[in-house]
Amino acid sequence: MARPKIALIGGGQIGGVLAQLCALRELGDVVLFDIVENMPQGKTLDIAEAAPVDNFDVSVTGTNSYKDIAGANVVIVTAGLPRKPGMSRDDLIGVNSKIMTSVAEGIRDNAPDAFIIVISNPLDAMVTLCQKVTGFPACRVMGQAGVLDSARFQAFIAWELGVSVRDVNAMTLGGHGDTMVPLVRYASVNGIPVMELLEQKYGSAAKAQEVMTAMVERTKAAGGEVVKLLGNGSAFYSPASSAIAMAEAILKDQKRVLPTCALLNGEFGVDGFYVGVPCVLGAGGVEKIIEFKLDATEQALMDNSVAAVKELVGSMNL
Ligand code: TXD
Repeated sequence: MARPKIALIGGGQIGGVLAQLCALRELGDVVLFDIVENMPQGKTLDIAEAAPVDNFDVSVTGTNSYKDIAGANVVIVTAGLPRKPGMSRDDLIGVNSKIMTSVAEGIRDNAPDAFIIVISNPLDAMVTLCQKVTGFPACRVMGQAGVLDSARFQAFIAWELGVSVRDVNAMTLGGHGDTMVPLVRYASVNGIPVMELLEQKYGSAAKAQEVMTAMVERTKAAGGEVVKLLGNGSAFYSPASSAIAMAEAILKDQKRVLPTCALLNGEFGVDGFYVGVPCVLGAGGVEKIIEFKLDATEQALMDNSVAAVKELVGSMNL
């Protein structure tokens, strides 16, 4: 049986880590595309030459031609500029929407059956544009933001409570921007509410709330925290790992429930917009959007986040 094929559009910081992770996990043969000549060929040659050490039997090649992505099962898009310190994700919309349009045309014309996972920022707008240009069904075009935003929230909770990250469950909803909604009420350590554990630790509900609020705020600003420290570019290891989890769920039909930027059809009161919500990811792509009850405060935060996404998407005049 032929191995799956994964095309990575954009061979920069995230693209390089994606290629290496695909190889290390033997998810399939990898083609790394970039408009910069020789760079994707150089990166993939470097990765491929580690195969005898890492023992992977997939091919990893670089290209400047969209023809080489033909037959891709999954395409992950990172093409576009990253933020510089002081910039918001939304500041990237002008330049990145031009790039996304050409990328989406390249995918549409060369890999018409692929599932697409968009990573480029501003995420919610870039996924919307990608789906419009390709015309692919919405279940095949999705964005990665929530897996990472949730992972950051989970990491902060694990560090605070001194427990393994593996036992922390927590999720963010909404857009991939300052308005994202980390869900406190559902955050748990193996089902035990995090707020209860914080109250035990600090002996006071007020202090527990203060600590949680700080973690929520850190989650919302976590991308910027890394941008500031790096000084040049944005996070790339964790975004790559997050997109790989989504690609793996699709390629292996895992039916994982992952926060995904998906096109909503009335769920959570949102119609016709891409927003981050929990979805079942499997061989059919976004197989199901999981809706659940938000309380009034959570719904208000979600509405606020959706309003920000709508404004951003509206500015593209699609
Ligand atoms: O969780 C998330 N969704 C994100 C998103 C987390 C962190 C960063 N995120 C965004 O991903 C970031 O704001 C950027 O918009 C993308 C890619 O970030 P990366 O750090 O990988 O950027 P690089 O290193 O600048 O790589 C971008 C590559 C670079 O090699 C360019 O030559 C290439 O994109 N590029 C193109 N490729 C194909 N086609 C076109 N037109 C093109 N233009 C530039």
